Amino acid sequence: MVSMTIDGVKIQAREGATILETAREHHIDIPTLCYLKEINEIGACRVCLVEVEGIDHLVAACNNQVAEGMVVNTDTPRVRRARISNLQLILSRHDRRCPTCFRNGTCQLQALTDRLCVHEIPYENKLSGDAVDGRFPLVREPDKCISCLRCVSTCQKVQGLGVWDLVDSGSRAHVDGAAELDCTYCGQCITHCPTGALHERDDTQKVFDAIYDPEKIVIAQVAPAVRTSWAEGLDLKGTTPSVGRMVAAIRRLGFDYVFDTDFAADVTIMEEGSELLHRLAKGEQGPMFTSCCPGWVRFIKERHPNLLGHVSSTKSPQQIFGALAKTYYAQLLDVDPARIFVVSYMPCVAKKMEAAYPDMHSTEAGPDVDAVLTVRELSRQLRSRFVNVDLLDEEEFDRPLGVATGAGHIFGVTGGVMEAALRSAYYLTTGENPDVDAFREVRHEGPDRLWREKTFDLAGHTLRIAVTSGLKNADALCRAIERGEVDYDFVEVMACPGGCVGGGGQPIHEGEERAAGRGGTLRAIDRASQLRFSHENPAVQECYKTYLGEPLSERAERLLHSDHTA
Ligand code: HC1
Ligand code: SF4
Repeated sequence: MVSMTIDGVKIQAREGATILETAREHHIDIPTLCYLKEINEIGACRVCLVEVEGIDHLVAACNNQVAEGMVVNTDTPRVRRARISNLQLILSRHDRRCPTCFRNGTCQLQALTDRLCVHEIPYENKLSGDAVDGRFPLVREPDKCISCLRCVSTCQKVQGLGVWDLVDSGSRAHVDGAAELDCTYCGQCITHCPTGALHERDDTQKVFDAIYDPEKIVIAQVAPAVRTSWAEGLDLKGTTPSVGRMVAAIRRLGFDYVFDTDFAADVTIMEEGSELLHRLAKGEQGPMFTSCCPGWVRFIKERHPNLLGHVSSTKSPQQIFGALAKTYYAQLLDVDPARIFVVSYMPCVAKKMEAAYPDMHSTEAGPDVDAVLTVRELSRQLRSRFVNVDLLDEEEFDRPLGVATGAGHIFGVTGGVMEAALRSAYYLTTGENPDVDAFREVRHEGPDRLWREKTFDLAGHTLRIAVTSGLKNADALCRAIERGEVDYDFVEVMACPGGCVGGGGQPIHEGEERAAGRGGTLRAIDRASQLRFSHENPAVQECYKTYLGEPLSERAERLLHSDHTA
């Protein structure tokens, strides 16, 4: 510990801590725009400047460490003038169109401008005029970028990619990238951007148009992790943001049916579990990777194409749902699939890309999933339709595609797909259910490991599994597999840290990582579920009995599988 003084108060600070960390630990707030703990500690924005006695110039609090006897002042006229001046310079290169910005209300630049009482900008507004590139699911607005480099660092340090970079120098320096080449559309750079410079393509109006079209039968599917976060962007007055209230709220948007992606997750388990057992029976070498995360599938295609053949051919639950909605459910309704419009609510940006792949069409009626909206877009839709969630009673998902088990629910948290698959693989092998918590060890991270590995006994067969999330970790795991250092039978990878609960389409909370808490919610929903094994889902059983036949049947292969090369 070191003894020091901040704002006249003598404190004991952790050795090696920065001035910013120390101040915050002692409830003294210092503003930041570029700072991201352990990811981006570069002092670029210069709004965290403080005075340190004995040093002539102001110092950035985020990347200077405390020292014995240090005397820091965080709120002096000189500090305030410098922070305001630096903020005004940033604003002079910013488009300042807050009312129409996607981050209106959650933008850190907007919030700090308000907090520092900045109402005038004495500098000329110099914009680059660079066009907004809206061709991809991920959109960048150059004139909203404040060059904080959070996107650069997040993509490099969390995802191990280098899509964004600082180009040019001096006053011409700006962030740029090649989204169409290397980007997995995981969206982590969006959730770590302090402004509206990065956001997903907005598809809300496309969905409203379908809802208002009397010819369309508009169906919503809701991903596992959405139920943990759907109300975070709403201003609920003490109302519990339960799953039932989420269903009611989405129904108020005008959907004809509100179904559950988790139903399709249970189908995924039937297909993927059967695929795993076939591979094991055939003695195929090397692991089978999960395939439900499109960011991960795009990553392996681009970075480790030699391993692509190891990715499970089972489509993701989103796409399995879409395929069954346009075939099985169209048949149940006895309608032309062209009339059905499927909308996915996902905690994910890459799902927009996945739905657009050319092999994700099961009928002549176009894509199986017509529109994919993030949780942030769901929030905007609910606010824009003035849905008063506080007044809603709980409602149930529609049937049959709204029936799901606990195994389907945990898909949204790292380790969940693996655990759900093992629960059913055990049954498919032995004809008996295992203890529902028999595979709980896949949930727990080991210390300092980039991935976790476990070995389970599956009716006499030793099954070696690995689980990881975050693409930097996934890259390390792929390399270890390629070098022959490790050998697994089944590997789960999710692109976003923590799994979909930490997805790039989730609500943004500055400085807070909510993935663990949301994951806990999904685990609790699993524990409270009456059915916890995918193979016991009665709606899934009925779908196989009356339509698909067996897992991996000819029809199942045609509708529910892909070689991921499209
Ligand atoms: Fe996911 Fe999945 S869990 S990929 O994170 O397998 O997005 O939630 O919907 O498809 O079920 C996302 C979540 C989601 C799929 C499922
Ligand atoms: Fe990198 Fe993901 Fe952002 Fe693409 S979406 S630039 S992969 S962080």
